Order: sequence, then structure tokens, then C-alpha cells
Amino acid sequence: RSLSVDLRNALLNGEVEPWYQPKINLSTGRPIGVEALARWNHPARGLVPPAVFVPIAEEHALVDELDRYMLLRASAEAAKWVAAGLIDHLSVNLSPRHIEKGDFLADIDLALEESGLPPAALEMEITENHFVNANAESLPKLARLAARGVTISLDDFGVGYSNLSYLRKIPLKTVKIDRSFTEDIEHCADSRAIIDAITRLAKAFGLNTVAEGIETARQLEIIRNLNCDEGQGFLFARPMPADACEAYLLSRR
Ligand code: G
Ligand code: G
Ligand code: NA
Ligand code: MN
Repeated sequence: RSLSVDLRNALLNGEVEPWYQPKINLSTGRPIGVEALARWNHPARGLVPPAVFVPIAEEHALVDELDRYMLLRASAEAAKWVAAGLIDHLSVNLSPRHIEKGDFLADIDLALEESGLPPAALEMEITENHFVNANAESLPKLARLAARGVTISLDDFGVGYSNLSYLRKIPLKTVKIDRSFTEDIEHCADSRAIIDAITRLAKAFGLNTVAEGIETARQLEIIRNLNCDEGQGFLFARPMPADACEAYLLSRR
């Protein structure tokens, strides 16, 4: 059977679940949020990575269902962490296709209502690449999202074809600097210069910055010196199931 058929069933019978990767406030060293990342435990194939099934979901118009499922489950699970003061917010990835075609505002309203998560504690991550072919309806939809108090983060920033004017047009709170810059920051002066430029630009626009993919203490030190606000990466924690994430957050409260 094809993976797309399997994925449709997987969403119904709970084979897909959100794992969570913490985001760290680099001035306090404390977790400030968690990003929900989809994991699919296929009964025959084992763990199927999102790099494989997210594109399949996008091709087969299943991504709205995947995003809705993730949004509902992650909001329900993370609402108690927010209520307990363990984190400020939950971040959920939103596929470009879902923004363009889907009724994602209704999905978000449902997730907020069912979970009791305050809108300001929900952040939607939108990949920068989306805005290459953004249709005219995306921007007003994102404005309506922001009007609800939900925040928006521009994911994978710096590697797409984005036009810097989107920093003004999209009601953003946060810019996530792509992992590829963090990866070679120790050896590549250009990557340091790019991160430096992005953090300065973000500051000028009043935006928060997150560096992705921090794996070493040295990378962390450089990123701190470049005045990045938050960090995420294997140095702090890998994505983990809800139980493990809760234990991690409790141990660092
Ligand atoms: O979790 P990594 O571990 O492998 O994720 C790979 C890619 O899949 C990332 O680009 C991530 O944004 C995307 N992804 C993970 N979970 C989701 C999800 O729930 N919805 C969408 N649209 N993309 C996701
Ligand atoms: O596109 P997005 O930023 O949502 O993708 C997140 C992806 O990055 C996930 O696949 C996650 O597992 C992965 N990731 C998170 N931290 C690190 C890290 O420190 N190193 C590497 N190599 N991957 C990471
Ligand atoms: Na993301
Ligand atoms: Mn990213």
C-alpha cells in the first residue's frame, strides 16, 4: 500500500504523534517554549521521518489534516505546561498549502477553545519559502491570525528567496535563523556575518530571534555573542515525546 493511504489511516488511529523540542532563552538559560514536530510510527516501516511524509501529505492534500491533528494534540498537551508556568508558548508548524487552501483560522480557533491555551501562548511557524509564491490571500489571513493574538514565526530564515519586505508585511514576532548558518558558524566567517546581520535587522524591526540547530558549546557561545535571543538544538535537547518533555521541563523549572 502507498504511504499516502497509510498516512490517512495513521492520523485516524494515532500512529502520528507530536514530539517536542525545547527552545531556550539564551539570557536565562531556561526553556521558554517548545516546538511540536510530527513523528509517525508506522506499524511495518517503523519511524518514518517528517522529511518523507510531510511532502507526501502536501501532495495528497493531507497536510491540512496533519496540521490540524498536530495543532489539536499539541495544544492539548502543552496547555498544561503553559498553565504551570513551565513554558511561555507552544510553536506549531503550518504548511504553506494549509495557509493557502485550508481553513486554518477555524482550526486554530478550535485548538484554542478545546485546550484553553491562551492565544498569545500559541506561535505558528511558517517557512520562509512559502512567500516565494505567496498568493494575495495569504497576507490578510495571517493578519487575521495575528489579530487573534496568536504569534507568527518565520522559519528557516535566510536560505529561501524571501524578499526582506516580508519582514514588514507579515505580522511577525520572531525570525528563526536557519540551521545551516549555525552548522558552520565555528569555521565560516560568512555565516557569522549573516547571523550578525539577521539579528541586527530583526532588532531594528522589533523582532525576536531564534538560532536553530545549536549542537556545540562553542556554537552557543558565538551565537550568544551575536545577541540572538533564543536557541534550539541538540546541545539543549532533541525532540522528545510528551512525557519526556514534561520531565525535562520540570527538571529545569
Ligand atoms: O522533525 P524534523 O525532525 O525532521 O522535521 C523535518 C521537517 O518537517 C521540518 O521542516 C519541520 O518543519 C517539518 N514538520 C515537522 N512536523 C510538522 C507538522 O506537524 N506540520 C508541518 N507542516 N511540517 C512539519
Ligand atoms: O524546518 P524546521 O526548523 O521545523 O525543522 C526542524 C528540524 O530540525 C527537525 O527535523 C529537528 O529534528 C531538527 N533539529 C533540531 N535541532 C537540531 C540540531 O541541533 N541539529 C540537527 N542536525 N537537527 C536539528
Ligand atoms: Na519549524
Ligand atoms: Mn527551521
